[in-house]
Amino acid sequence: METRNPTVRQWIDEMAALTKPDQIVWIDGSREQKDELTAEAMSTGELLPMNQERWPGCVYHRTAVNDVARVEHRTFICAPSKEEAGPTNNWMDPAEMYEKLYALYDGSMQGRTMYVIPYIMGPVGSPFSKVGVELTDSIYVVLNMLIMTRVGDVAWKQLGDTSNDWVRGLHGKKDIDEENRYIVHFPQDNTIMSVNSGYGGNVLLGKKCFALRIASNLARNEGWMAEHMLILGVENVETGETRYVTGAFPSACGKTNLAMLIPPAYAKGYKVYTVGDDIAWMRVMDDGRLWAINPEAGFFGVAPGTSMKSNPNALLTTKANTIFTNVALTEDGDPWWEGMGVPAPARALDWKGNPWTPESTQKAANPNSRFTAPAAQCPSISPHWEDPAGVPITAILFGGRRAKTAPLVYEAFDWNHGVFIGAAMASETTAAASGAVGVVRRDPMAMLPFCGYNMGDYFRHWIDMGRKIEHKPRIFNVNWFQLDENGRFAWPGFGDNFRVIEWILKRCAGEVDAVESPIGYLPKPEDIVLDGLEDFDIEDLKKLLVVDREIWEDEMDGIAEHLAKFERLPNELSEQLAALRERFAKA
Ligand code: OXD
Ligand code: MN
Repeated sequence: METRNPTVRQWIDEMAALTKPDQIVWIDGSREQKDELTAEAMSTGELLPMNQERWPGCVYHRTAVNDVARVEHRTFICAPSKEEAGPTNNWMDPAEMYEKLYALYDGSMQGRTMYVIPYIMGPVGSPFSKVGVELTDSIYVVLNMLIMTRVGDVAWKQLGDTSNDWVRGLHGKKDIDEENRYIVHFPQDNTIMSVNSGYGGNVLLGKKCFALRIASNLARNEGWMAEHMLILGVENVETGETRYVTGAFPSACGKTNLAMLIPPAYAKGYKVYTVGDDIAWMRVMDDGRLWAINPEAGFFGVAPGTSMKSNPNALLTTKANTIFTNVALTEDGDPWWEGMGVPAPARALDWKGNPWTPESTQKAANPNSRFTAPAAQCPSISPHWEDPAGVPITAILFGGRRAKTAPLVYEAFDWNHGVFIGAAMASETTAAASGAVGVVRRDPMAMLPFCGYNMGDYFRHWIDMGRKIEHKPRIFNVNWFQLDENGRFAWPGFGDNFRVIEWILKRCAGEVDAVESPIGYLPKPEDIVLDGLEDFDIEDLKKLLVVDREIWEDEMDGIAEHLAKFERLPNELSEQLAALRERFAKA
């Protein structure tokens, strides 16, 4: 079905006149069309077949070797002024950028097909949801969008015949030329333009580009929140009550693992449900609570390290109807990656398509290789994951990879203190973004690469939201990544992170006390259940709850330096830093 909506038709006409495709195909979300496109991509080699007996409905794709991650240095927020984009975003004058991009797109789809993908971010019919249209010359993008969003006639229906309230997205593969790769957002026009890439985060425009960068703008203007957060539910089986938690962690800190965790054996009285693994849209509802939806319909997860031990739910989700990108492909048509927990294949093709054996010195899978899998297939998916009303949030977690500084968990004194903790968040860089690995960087609310406007104003928006939410979620910082004297992870992590979540929920329910420290409320060690842990006792736990004054002196200097970058920093956050210094001075 096509739409009659003149605002859509006019834009498609303009973009087609610019890119000059041989033909235009409207994506309707049907099974038949998906199968046809899959067959076509197989015939050209864009997709490779996999073992359909063991991996039914799964396909394999390799990106170009120069195109394996998001490119933050080529990502722009072209707001009307540099000031509006703020100190953390690349900016160029919108008119100048449009001119540059139009020159790149000119005729770029000659000999190709332009696909029109209408899609919804959010459950169908939800007041949280928003419509987007992505134009692309990539079947791979179409097939990914079919998994990651709600595609087709449902979107036209939701948009209606006249509304101009939709997000425009133009993606052209062009030549995958790194030097001319641009991922550009024009928030004032609700428009995204991506050129010269074929990699996930750069080209699945509903995800980071729309659901975070453009949506964060819409959210600020409309009084809601678009955040880089997982959403999970914990059901107390006895009472039947489920409490929901969101968590912001920088890329590749285990958000997907946490969202799908399986509680340890002692916690038989609980069930953990996955609502989302990457993005949360949140609104204050009539009951004065903050409610969240997952705007996505699938998971675009990092494959390496995903195993039946680290994340069985993720692995089981990928068993069918999944697109594997840049993993290794075995002779038998199975996917394989480092840390998959199964023996390396005797022979495979690596992510570049070269022959690979266990003796090879190169990695078989790219460290940022991915699976695109339907959320509905996740064994732990929440019965409410598509609830148009969303789920009510009890606690918000912040966290990153800190070898020493941050204790296992601590609670903010109040909302503004929590915003300060989020604003000061830091982590070591990983392979999810191109660039150096292992460098510590501040990543406020894990939104540094995703905040679509001035981050000082974003902090202000967080503080303002606190005033609007009558029943505020409590805010916690967690750190699963402390290292011991030997440089090994000191906390078991993975499913055992549930022990910390349990403490957090007990805190929110008023069931446990805490110890006041300069940085926030710390657990009493005896309140975190350690039953069933091998080689880890309360003495080990105590070491993870230490607040080291010397380290924190440095940390406070680091935070001060970081916050000084924001000309529009809300006073409330400078006050929080001063209060933190004072608490240390008094301690
Ligand atoms: C992601 C990321 O792909 O944050 O989710 O990089
Ligand atoms: Mn992410």
